[in-house]
Amino acid sequence: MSSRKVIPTIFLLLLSTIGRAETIEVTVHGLVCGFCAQGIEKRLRQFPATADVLVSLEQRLVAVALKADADISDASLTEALEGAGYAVKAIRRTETSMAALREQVKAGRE
Ligand SMILES: [Cu+2]
Repeated sequence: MSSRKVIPTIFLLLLSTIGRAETIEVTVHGLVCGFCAQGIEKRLRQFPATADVLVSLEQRLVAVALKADADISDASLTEALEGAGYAVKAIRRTETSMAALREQVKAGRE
């Protein structure tokens, strides 16, 4: 590819990612108790890009809110979770706030 094409492409990629705080929602199997939840939360908080972590055993959901302009790759997340003995079934990147997710988790329990 010529540099004339590469530069605008990179520019567009940058534009599409700058200034957005994302939430990564991961469906994880193998979570059984509060210790699992605590261990996962501790592990994921070690990523510098992590702003917040939510773990729901009932919904097999692990959500990570990212700091602005920061990211954790799917590969790194998968490695952290599978390295701890859990199976990653799906990873979704959304703009759902952690507050909204906490509400959803609460509603799912009722
Ligand atoms: Cu456990």
